[in-house]
Amino acid sequence: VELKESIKNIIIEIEGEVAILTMNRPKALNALNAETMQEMIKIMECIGLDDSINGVIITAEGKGFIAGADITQFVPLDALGGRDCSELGQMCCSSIERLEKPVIAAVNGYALGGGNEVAMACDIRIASTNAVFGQPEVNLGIMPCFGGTQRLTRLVAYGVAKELIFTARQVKADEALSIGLVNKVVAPEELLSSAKEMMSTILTKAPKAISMCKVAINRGKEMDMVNALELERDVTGLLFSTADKVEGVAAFLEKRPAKFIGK
Ligand code: CO8
Repeated sequence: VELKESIKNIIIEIEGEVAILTMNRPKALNALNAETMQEMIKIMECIGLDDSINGVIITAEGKGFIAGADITQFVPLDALGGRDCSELGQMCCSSIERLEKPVIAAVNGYALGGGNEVAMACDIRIASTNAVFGQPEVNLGIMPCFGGTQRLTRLVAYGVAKELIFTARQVKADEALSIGLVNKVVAPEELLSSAKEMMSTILTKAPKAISMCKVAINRGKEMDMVNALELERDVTGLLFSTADKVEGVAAFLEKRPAKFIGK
C-alpha cells in the first residue's frame, strides 16, 4: 500500500501471485522520464523482496507501450547529464532483467527506443498486432543507451540488430516475431489475457526453479561456456535443497499433480 501511494506513473495491481504493472503516462505515450524510471527500480526492488509475488506483467495504458525516453528532458543535458540519463535507463532495464522472477512484457502500440529496451529487459514479449518496435535514437543524434546496443544484438541476429539501429526502421509485430524479437503475436483484445495465461502456466511450476533458470540463463550468457556450465551446476545443487524438489519428484512418482510452496 505504501509503495502504491508513492508511485505516480505506473499502476500496480496484484492478481494472486502476479503483479501487473501498467505504464501510465498515456498523454506522452508513456515516455520514460527520470521519475518513471526511478519508480520502476523501486517497484522491482519491492517485488524482489516480496515472497507473495512470483511473476510480473508489464503493459501500458493508452495507444502506445512506451515511446522511448522522454525527449523533453534531453534539452538541458550536457555530456555528464546524458551519461547519467543513460545510467538511469540502464538501471531501470537491469532492475527488470535481474529480478529473479519471470517478467512478461505485453506490448501494445509503440515500443520505441527506451520502450523497446524495457521490453527486451523482460524475459518474454507478447505483442498485439498493432505493436511497433524500433530504436529511433540515431534520428535524434544519439544512440540506444538503456542497454539496447547489447540486448538487441543478443536477441536477434547481429546484422539485423545493426540494420535496425543504423536505419531506425520500425518493425511491425509480424516482423518482430519472425526475427525473434517477440515470442507471440495476438489480437489487441487478447493481449493481457494471453500474458496472464502464459504466466499462469509458469506459475504452476516451482517458483525457485523458475528463478534459478532465469539466473543461469541471464548470467550464463555473459560468461564463457566453462563458467556458465559451472554456474548451472551450482544453481542446480541449490534446487536440490528445496522442499519443492522433494514435492515435484514425489508427485511424479506418485502420479499426482505437484503442490509447490516456493521453498
Ligand atoms: N518523449 C516525450 N514525449 C513524447 C515521446 C517521447 N519519447 N513520444 C511521444 N511523445 C508525446 C508527443 O510529443 C505528443 O505530445 P503532445 O500531445 O503534447 O504533442 C504525445 O506524446 C503523442 O505523440 P504524437 O502526437 O507524436 O503521436 P503519434 O501517434 O503521431 O506518433 C510516435 C507516435 C511515432 C511514437 C511519435 O510520438 C514519436 O516518434 N515519438 C518519439 C519516439 C522516439 O524517438 N523515441 C526514442 C527516444 S530516445 C530513447 O528512448 C533512448 C535514448 C535515451 C537517451 C538518454 C540519454 C540522454
